[in-house]
Amino acid sequence: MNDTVTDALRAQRIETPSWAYGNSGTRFKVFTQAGVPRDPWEKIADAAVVHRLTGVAPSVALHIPWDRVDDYAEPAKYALDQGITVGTINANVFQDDDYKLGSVTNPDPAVRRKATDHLLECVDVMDATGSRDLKLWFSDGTNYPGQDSIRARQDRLADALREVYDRLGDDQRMLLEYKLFEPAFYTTDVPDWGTSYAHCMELGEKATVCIDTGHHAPGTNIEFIVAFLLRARKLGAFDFNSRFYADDDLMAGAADPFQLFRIMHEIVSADALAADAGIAFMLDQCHNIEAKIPAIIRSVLNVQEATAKALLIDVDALADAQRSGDVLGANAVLMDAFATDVRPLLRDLRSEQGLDPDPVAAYHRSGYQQQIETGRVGGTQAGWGA
Ligand code: PSV
Ligand code: MN
Repeated sequence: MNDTVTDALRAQRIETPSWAYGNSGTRFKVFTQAGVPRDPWEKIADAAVVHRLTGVAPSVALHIPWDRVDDYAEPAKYALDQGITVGTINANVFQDDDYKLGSVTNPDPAVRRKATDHLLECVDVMDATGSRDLKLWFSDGTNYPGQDSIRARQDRLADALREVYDRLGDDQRMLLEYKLFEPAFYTTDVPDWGTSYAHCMELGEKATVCIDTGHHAPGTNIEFIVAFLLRARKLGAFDFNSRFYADDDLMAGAADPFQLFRIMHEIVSADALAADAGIAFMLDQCHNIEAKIPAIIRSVLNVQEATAKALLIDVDALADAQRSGDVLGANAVLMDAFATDVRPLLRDLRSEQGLDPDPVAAYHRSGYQQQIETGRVGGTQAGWGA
């Protein structure tokens, strides 16, 4: 096997989200599961298990206040003891009653102040954990035409982003995530990549766009967005998950592995896979009915498989076909790579690294699930929204 391919796969990094280890559901029902973490420490412990088994998930994203603790140096240290690090800090300005009409775009200056203060607090958390990235997603928007001034809300957003941006340290970054709709249904203040891009351009080089793959209208060509932002040096991160209908938050690569391959092809062809390219590859998903840890492992493997296929594309043959206008030939080069079964290659790679070739099976054999189911009794389980 080509060393460039295996080296790239060995160096790949995928961050898992602390909230994916907690209970989650829809607005109809949250189904609880035995063994689910009750605090940030137990979430970090689970994330460390995913890394130990896959070898490519060495960091866990935190969500504040879901992962609130008194001293954030402690989870950072605990993560290191477990063999991982604390990654991106996600701000949460979408769950207080005050935010009914928006957070940083709220017509009430006192609510805007509260929301911006929370974002600044998240930068303090980053200082304590050593995190590089602050990920911002705003549920802000309106439900009815005329409810508020669309333009004024953009001004308020820009003001808050500027204040937080100016508070960032030299090595810290802001990731601005967009989402088409929900919970606001008429206008969303950061609905698409263009809006995020425009704000990031205005802010400066430490602000970049986060693409959550579940946040687009059906049929959106996400790889085009990836290519555009890469060229503009404004792609900072992914929140991977998959969707059939809206923001379903299903396992990355489950609904449309071909889309994930096409995205990873843009990444690989722009030489943006390695950590020093500055793109954070994160999962942002919920496991409502399936067991959480094996689902997260499965998702990591799905991203790895899509990446391996993208790395196997015969770039010379592709360039030749593109140059000579061989439409079918070029497409065939991509399809050949996509059709390749990369699982044996990844199994070998894991064995070489001293890992079990089948991380899901290794998890089931490890006894960890039984251990958390019997050990984590009492207390309140962590859940989406708490
Ligand atoms: C919003 O739908 C989102 O994708 C943001 O990233 C939030 O932080 C996350 O989901 C919460 O699960
Ligand atoms: Mn997201």
